[in-house]
Parts: sequence; C-alpha cells; structure tokens
Amino acid sequence: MRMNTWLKRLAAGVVLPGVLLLGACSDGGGNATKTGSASTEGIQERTIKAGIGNSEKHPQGQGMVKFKELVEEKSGGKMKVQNFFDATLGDDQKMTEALQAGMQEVTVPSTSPLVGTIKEFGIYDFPFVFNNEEEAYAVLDGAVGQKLLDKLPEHDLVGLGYWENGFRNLTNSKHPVETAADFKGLKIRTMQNEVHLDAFSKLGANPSPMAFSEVFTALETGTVDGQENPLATIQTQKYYEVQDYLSITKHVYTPFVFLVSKKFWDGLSEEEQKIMSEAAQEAGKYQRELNQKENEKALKTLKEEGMKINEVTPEEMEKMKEIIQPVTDEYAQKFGADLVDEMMAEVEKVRGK
Ligand code: KDG
Repeated sequence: MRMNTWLKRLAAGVVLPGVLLLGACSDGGGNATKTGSASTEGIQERTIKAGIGNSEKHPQGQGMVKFKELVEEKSGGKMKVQNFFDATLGDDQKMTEALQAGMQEVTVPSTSPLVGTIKEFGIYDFPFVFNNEEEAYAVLDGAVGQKLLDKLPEHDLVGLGYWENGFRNLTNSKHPVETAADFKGLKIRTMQNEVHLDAFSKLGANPSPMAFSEVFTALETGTVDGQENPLATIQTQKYYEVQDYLSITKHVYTPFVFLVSKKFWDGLSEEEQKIMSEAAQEAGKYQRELNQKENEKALKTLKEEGMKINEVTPEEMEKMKEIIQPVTDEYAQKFGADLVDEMMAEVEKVRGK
C-alpha cells in the first residue's frame, strides 16, 4: 500500500492493525502514527482492563498473560494490564459493548458474535472454508482480514490483529455424529451468529444460540444435547464431564479478534499505541503456536477422560458442505460476493501451492 494512500486512510480515522502499523506506516523511526487527538507525550501511567471469556489456562488466556508481560515490559511498567478471565467482565457481546462505551479497554472475542455489529465478519463463519491454519492465516493476515479490521473504527473499536480460537468440533450426549443425517433432531448450542444457526438448521439439528458462559450449565441440565468448539476449549471448559461423544468435524475455523476501545486508543500517544500494537502482534504469534500445541494435547486428554471420539471422513464432510451450501450462498450475497470471492482466491493461492 502506497504511503500516501495509507496516510489518507489514517487521516480518515482508519486505524491499521499492529502488523501494518509496524510495517507500512512507521516513519522509519519505528514510531507508529496516531489517530484522533492523541497526545504525543511519551508514556503515561495507565491501567488497561482486558477481559476474555476463556480461562487463564486456555491458550487465549495464556496469550493475554503474554500480552500483559509485553506491555508492562515495553512501557517500563508504566502501562499496567489487568486481565480478567472466565467472562468475569461479561460475555463477548457485553465486553465489546463496554469497549464501545469506553468502560473497558481490551477484549479478544471470537469474530462470530461481532456479526450483529459488523455483518461482514460473518464470512469467517462459513463452514468448511479453510482446510488448515495456513489458509486461514493467509486470509486473516492479508487484505481481506485488513478490510474487516478497517470497519471497526466506525463502531468505536480498533482491531490490532487476529488470534486463534481454531477449528470447531462437535460434542453431544446422545450418539456419535458420523454422517450428515446424524445431526437430525440434536439440540445444539451455537454462538449468537445467524450463519451458524442457519447452517445447523439446514443439517436438521435444533440450534440454540447462547453466550459462552452459559454453555456448561446448559449441557449439564440437558437444556441442549451438544455444542461445538475447538478441542482446547472443550478440554479447559471440562465439557467432557457432561458430554459423551466428540466428533472431529472441523466444520468452522473461528478467529479471535484483538479489540481495543477507540475512545481509549485515541487518547494514547504514538509510543503507547506502538507498544500495544507490538504486544498484541507478538502475543498473537505466541498464542497461535500455543493453541495448535494445546489442541493436539487436548485430544489426548479428552480420550483419557473417556470421551468416545470419531473422526468424520472427508467424504461425509463434503456431503455436509453440500447440504449447507445454500446457506453459504445466501450469506455470501448478504456479506458481499466480492469480499467472499477475494477470500476464496486467497485460499486457492495457498491451496494451489
Ligand atoms: O471469549 C471466549 C470466546 O470468544 C470464545 O471461546 C467463544 O468460541 C466461542 C464460543 O463458543 O462462544
């Protein structure tokens, strides 16, 4: 991106995530560029309230611990991060609203619950789009991911990049899910996201949207039969205590998006913005690597905890994808066919390598 184009975008209040702040737009002295009426005075004493829905043990929680270490180290201890885990500050939607109101500084939600605010994030919810993390990173860390981050400032949010929730798999208390027909009649908790709702309905399940912090109780009481999440979440949330079956479907890859309150961000100096951007990017790299390791370890733990585990075959995944295709096509029109085409072109570039 040419510097003058970037400067125009920045002057328009479009904030670029850390990876671009550090790359394309630094003035060469490593000083990221500020937005709004930010002070240019060095680093002030600040406390950053950062909340997530997962536990501290989860790779997302460990990523927040790393973010805290990096911010405090880079600011000489003047910028302090207060981490809150297990949805202590509320669920994704509530924490995102708190950022918009300037009541909380950082949260790192799944992109799925954001779709009510910025519908285009829904392209990440299309089932079976990514075959592996490399394809997902090519989209998230490239032009498509950037275009979605650019939509955040108009909603009083700043996006500093993407972390990893990961490939989602299905658990339930009724029976193994090996074919598309096996979804029939299953009451499945989904995230509060219309694509997930419609996709599971299309498969013949009875989807029930609810916030993350309500899932364990809903499974324990039988309000729902099952849920779907990455393996590290299934393990750290101890869903194995209330679920018998785990079906490796890898039906959706969910990113986390690192969000900062724009009200807070615009009051930061260039140095403070650079510290947060660098810390979010470095912690994100660490978190993605840890997440993949922990997901592998989680599968072994879940087996040891007695879950009956089956791998859905690629043929059956293809059949599920065909059944869901009308839902994906409908939402591609709603979210922007050009954006979806751009995403798929990025995926094909990696896949064809
Ligand atoms: O804050 C943690 C949540 O964003 C994440 O785990 C959400 O995958 C999620 C779910 O199922 O709600």
